[in-house]
Amino acid sequence: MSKYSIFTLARNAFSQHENWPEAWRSPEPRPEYDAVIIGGGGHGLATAYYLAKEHGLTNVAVLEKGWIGGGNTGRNTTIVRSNYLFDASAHLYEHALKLWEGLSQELNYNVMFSQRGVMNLAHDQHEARDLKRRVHANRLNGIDSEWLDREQVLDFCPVINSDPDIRFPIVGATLQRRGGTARHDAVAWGYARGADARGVDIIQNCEVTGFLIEGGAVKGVETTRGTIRTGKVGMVAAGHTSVLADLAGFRLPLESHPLQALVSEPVKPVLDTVVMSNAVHAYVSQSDKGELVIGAGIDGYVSYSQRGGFAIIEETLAAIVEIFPIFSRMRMLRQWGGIVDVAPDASAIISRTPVDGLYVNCGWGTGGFKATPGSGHVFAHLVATGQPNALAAPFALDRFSSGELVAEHGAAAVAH
Ligand code: FAD
Ligand code: PYC
Repeated sequence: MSKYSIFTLARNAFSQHENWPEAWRSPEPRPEYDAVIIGGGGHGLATAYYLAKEHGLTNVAVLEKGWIGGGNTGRNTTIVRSNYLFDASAHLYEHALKLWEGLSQELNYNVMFSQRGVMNLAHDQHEARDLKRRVHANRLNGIDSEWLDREQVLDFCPVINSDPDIRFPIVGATLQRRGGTARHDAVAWGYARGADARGVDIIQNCEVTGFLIEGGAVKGVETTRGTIRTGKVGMVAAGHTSVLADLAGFRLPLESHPLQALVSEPVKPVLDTVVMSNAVHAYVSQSDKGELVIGAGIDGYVSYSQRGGFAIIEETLAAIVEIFPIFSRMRMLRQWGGIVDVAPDASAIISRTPVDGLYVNCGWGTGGFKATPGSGHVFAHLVATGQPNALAAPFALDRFSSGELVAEHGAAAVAH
């Protein structure tokens, strides 16, 4: 029987919740590990989980400067889909989507993956042509993807404005029925618990402040909790990756931008799918608590501020209210920002670096939550073996010198 049974619930309710077993340990850092992962977001924790589970590497530490899931993992709007344009991305995101479909069972932790469908709206013929091309490309890659005409969109999601004379009229939409949303914290917590159970040390409040590099190879990291020696380091720090690369003595083709989201007061169920509009860089879904979860495009300036500018969300809400007049009197409860790391081709970087033994997983920009299980899975392979697997190979750093970019600005769907 699970240690979290109904009896545990009752016992802890009567003891003022004092005796809950910890879901993962809080160990002191050891002086040496076989591998160190920098960043306790979903990607870093998933990497550690698969390192332990699939590669037998259990003497591993995840170093997190704040609390796990406190970065973009806990700040995103949780949209999961795999309808990317190019083969390399479609395969990587579809790998992730397949892992999402079994993740609650895999982790024995309910990540609340809800396949409620993701629609990408077209507001003019140009967008419609572009999105239909994506539907065809997806199908050639075996990914479920449909084109809905205007009537089908309004039938599928009746709360969308049917007026053809608005600023953003509905022309049609793509629909990926297997897409949806998941509970972001649960993803971090589920991977953390699973990694911890296999022996991984998850160390919070531990910032990496420098690297030990000898003869061009990594030998360890300096942290706010002391020096840790290791021959393998995976850098999975999202918006702060360029800061870490600087500490290691090289540059990455990344810009860090704020990306904002906000939630409304809770209301009864009214929206049972995810709606995205590439033209206005707005997206909305309804959480299980009833809140509307709304996101914007990136703030155009480079910044490490986890807030963002008011003008961006004002513009997003103006578009949302036009597309969904039914939401016009709802009050917004909370707004926040995350720092997203954007590569020139709007695709991830999963790669070796100029320093031997130091690997990087970054550049997920506005769209990495959906990749979390797949990203951790392929990055664990790279860290464990030193070689990218077939899914990760197209995302290496050398594409920026060879010119073999994976240009996903369109399918990224949110302003990059
Ligand atoms: P993070 O969760 O940010 O983890 C990185 C961790 O590294 C952080 O916890 C940070 O504290 C830690 N760190 C940094 N520097 C150091 C250091 N020196 N030492 C130790 N630790 C360090 N993606 C989607 O697919 N769908 C969406 O709907 C979506 N919506 C989004 C909405 C918003 C508002 C934002 C901000 C992002 C959104 N994204 C979305 C993108 C997605 O959130 C990210 O791509 C993804 O979560 C990145 O995960 P991660 O684990 O790499 O990063
Ligand atoms: O990549 O699907 C996405 C996304 C939605 C919101 C932010 N990013």
